[in-house]
Amino acid sequence: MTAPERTHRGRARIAGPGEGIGLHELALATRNHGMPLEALRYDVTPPGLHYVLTHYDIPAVDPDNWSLEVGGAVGRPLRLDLDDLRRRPAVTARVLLECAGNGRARLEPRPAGQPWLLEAVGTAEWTGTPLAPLLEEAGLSPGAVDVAFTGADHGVERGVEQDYARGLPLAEALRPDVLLVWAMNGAPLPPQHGAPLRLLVPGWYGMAHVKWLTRVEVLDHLFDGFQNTVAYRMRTGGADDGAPVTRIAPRALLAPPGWPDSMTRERFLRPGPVTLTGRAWSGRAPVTGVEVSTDGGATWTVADLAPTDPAHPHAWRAWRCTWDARRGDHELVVRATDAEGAQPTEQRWNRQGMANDLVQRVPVTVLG
Ligand SMILES: Nc1nc2c(c(=O)[nH]1)N[C@H]1C(S)=C(S)[C@@H](COP(=O)(O)O)O[C@H]1N2
Ligand SMILES: [Mo]
Repeated sequence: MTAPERTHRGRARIAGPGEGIGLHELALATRNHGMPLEALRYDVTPPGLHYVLTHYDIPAVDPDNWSLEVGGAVGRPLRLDLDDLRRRPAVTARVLLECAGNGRARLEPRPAGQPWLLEAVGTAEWTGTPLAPLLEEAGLSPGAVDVAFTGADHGVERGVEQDYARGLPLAEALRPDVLLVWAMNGAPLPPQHGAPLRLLVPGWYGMAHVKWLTRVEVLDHLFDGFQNTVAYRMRTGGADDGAPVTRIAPRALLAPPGWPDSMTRERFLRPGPVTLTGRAWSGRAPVTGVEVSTDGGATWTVADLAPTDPAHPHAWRAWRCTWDARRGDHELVVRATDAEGAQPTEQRWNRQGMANDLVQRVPVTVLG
């Protein structure tokens, strides 16, 4: 690490004025790939197109020698291998995942880190078994408040050596739709998505869905690990603790229309009626509407939004609207609204670049 990239515990580095993406961020961007936005066309993101984010390395886990420990503040600690888990009731859920850092690279000033634009998202069909009955079988102590989930991956982050671990409030961990999953889109979990087993917490940003899970520990105190107390906080000043990052804020994305310039990714279209399509989601409450602007946000049109599918309450929803594209340069903007509000048209900055829900803007040129 070069000296300017060194940070104190708890302080993310902010890029200087005019500072471009450096080699460290490029290295992160090539490891952690996004979902190309044209893949918004699929209800279920095809294998390989789902985004990937891994703080450290993809760990070597031998599924035959792997087991899951359930312990801590419980009466009967458990140890289960994959066959034990697969013998339990299995469910398949279509669930959207989005990284809390999605949109980070668009913040000004830019918090250094995985430089996502808007592509850290995907929707998969995850198969596994509900966590709550396992916790009940282990016998929760009356004082239990949090559950800590630890992965097999290990690294150092801002000077702190650690296994990747996240705490989740017990009430969330007991939700019936929180799963321990071993399959993605009908196939065993791929290594990069957490094989052999990961946690799935529908509605929460990606960091909660711990991959390469090895240990579930019930706690009679609040989890105080790095990923909850230092990372994944909405800090604005230098010293404030910031609110924890939890559920996914509403977002609508546009599948970029027309065709791109291969280098700049600028979009081109022919004049005439164009169907604009995309997806919208929120982990807080159902999306109530999607609006589209073709004039940079001066005027808005309500898009047709597919109803919530009761079978897939945590999947993204398709929207569409038609636009009579006239020759010239235009800026397309989309925004989603849920019961708690709409996406902002001005950024809401925080120093770790978390949950940037700023609207997407897509400049397009309609050719004559
Ligand atoms: N063990 C472990 N689990 C993890 C992570 C990690 O680095 N280690 N990254 C988290 C983050 S920040 C995200 S956004 C999601 C990404 O899941 P995906 O790679 O399957 O899309 O995994 C989460 N689970
Ligand atoms: Mo993430």
